[in-house]
Amino acid sequence: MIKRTQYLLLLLLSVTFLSADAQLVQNIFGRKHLSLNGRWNYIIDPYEMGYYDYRHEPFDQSKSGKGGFYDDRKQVNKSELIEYNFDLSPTLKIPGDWNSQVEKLELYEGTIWLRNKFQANPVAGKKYILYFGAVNYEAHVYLNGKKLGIHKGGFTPFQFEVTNQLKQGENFVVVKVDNTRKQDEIPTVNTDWWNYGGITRDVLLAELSGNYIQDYKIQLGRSNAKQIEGYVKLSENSAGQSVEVNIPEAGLKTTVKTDADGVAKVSIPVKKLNLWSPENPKLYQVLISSTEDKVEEKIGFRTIETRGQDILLNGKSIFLRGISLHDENPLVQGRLRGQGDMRMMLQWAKELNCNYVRLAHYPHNEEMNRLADEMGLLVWAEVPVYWTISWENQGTYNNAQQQLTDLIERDKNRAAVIIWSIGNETPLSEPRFKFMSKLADKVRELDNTRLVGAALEVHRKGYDVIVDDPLGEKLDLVSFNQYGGWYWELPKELPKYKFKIKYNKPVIITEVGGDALAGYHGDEDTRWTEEFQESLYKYQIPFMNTMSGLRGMTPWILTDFRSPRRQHPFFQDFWNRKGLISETGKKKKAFWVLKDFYDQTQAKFK
Ligand code: GCB
Repeated sequence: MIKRTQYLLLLLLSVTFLSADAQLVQNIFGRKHLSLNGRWNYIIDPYEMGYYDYRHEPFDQSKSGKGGFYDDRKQVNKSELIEYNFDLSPTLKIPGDWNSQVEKLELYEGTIWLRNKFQANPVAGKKYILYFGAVNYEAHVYLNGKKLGIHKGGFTPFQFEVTNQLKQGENFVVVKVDNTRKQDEIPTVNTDWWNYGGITRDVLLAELSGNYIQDYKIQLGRSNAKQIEGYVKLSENSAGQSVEVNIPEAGLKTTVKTDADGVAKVSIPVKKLNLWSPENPKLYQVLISSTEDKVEEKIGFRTIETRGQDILLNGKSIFLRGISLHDENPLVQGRLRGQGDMRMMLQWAKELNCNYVRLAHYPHNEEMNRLADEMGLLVWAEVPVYWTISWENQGTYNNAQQQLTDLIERDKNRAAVIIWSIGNETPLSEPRFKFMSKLADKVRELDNTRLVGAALEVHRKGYDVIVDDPLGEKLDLVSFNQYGGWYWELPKELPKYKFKIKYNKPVIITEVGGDALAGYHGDEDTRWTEEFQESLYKYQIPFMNTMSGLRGMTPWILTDFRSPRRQHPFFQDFWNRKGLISETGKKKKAFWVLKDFYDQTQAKFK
């Protein structure tokens, strides 16, 4: 008989540390799947009584593993006591955050249980993957009452292989979602955006072949437009399997064999390719096939590198005419609901004459990056290593690295994505330097074909605006936020200031801006007026342009967005008003100042 301690240890290993599958399926939306989106029943559980017993022991770590809400129990006889009922509980639209769907949940931070029933018809020999596009923040996932695992991180996808748990006919999935902010998490307790909780992106059940194509990277090699470099990985570690990569329109095709890890290296010499760029967002149909599986998608090919203070796209110096944006719809409360909302945001960026967007401050939807590919917008993609993280906590670091890895793994085939950002406005210290340097090294290890950035900060001495953050050594860009004219100094005083930058690299201003309440007017010295914001842009543009290395910017921000930090009852009312577009879609005066500048810059960088 196993001893109690051994038993507990086993339980701990099998239950507490169950985490989502390490390797995501590439392009899961391009595989055969059943969407589990729709109406899910929910139970608000602020005391977590569906998770802990009255001694505060988790039910799912008890001997029977029973008793939690994940069982979705039904009364089998009339005397039975059950204090919850999913069938009689209200529903939430999934994907969708809860804050914007139920009034009393607008500011809720805590646990909510969600349940969905679905029919499955599993076929012998196939593999089944339960996939979540994103759940904010901590998810415990159960299928048919059995725990699949835990995932932390509100903006990255995760999945579980459920081949052995899936039943013929009716199945039920229960997710315990907790969006409580915690110091040691990524992000930490303090952010400037709404903490939308819930299952915020698509949920699906994919059906794959036994030895399916799990992952691939098909991109041009580092700074090399003459060679497609990458790999295809099968789900099983099966050596000697043939894999074909075919790009019919380009007349490129290769057949390669897998090694013992199931990985086939791909290297295709290129004679002529129509290269992807914002002006020419050309995507090729790429067909990948193995003996058992095939998958196809659209991929663009381009190179990105820096030389001195230039950013070279396909070998040509470019200026990044950008704007920052959050994953939030300003017109209706909540995160971007789908392709239509995303297209609206990117279309606004286009109207500003952008060729570039900063998807702040966390991974946006996979679909967003696919749209950027299609619409011709370069992308800065970021992880929520934001402000003051627990730099010395190993668990916190691991979490940050995991989120970064998942982002890169997910979007590595997107031509649009040119910069991986490892964080935003992180305060100088030795532990922070170590933490951030390790993240920068990790990016280079995972993907050496793109640039590494981070939104740094400036400090001021007299009239000098100084960038000398040691992290700058680790980055490809001098990328920083500066709020001259808003948090320091008045706009008209900016001409007195001078930038002092330690690094000879391309300069990207990752944030600049100020608030304006749309429709509120006055002179340019009156805070919150459109005129104040307009004059801020009028003074900032020439000020930033004094830097000879200026190669782009993403002012803060495309649209007004919600933030509980923004308390002024009249001007803010829980909104950050730095948008160039209001919450009703009205373009503020500053929009046109930036657009003018972008029109001129476009002509200069032709
Ligand atoms: C920043 C942050 C951004 C804030 C912005 C602001 O520096 O990076 O997340 O929303 O300032 O409006 O203060």
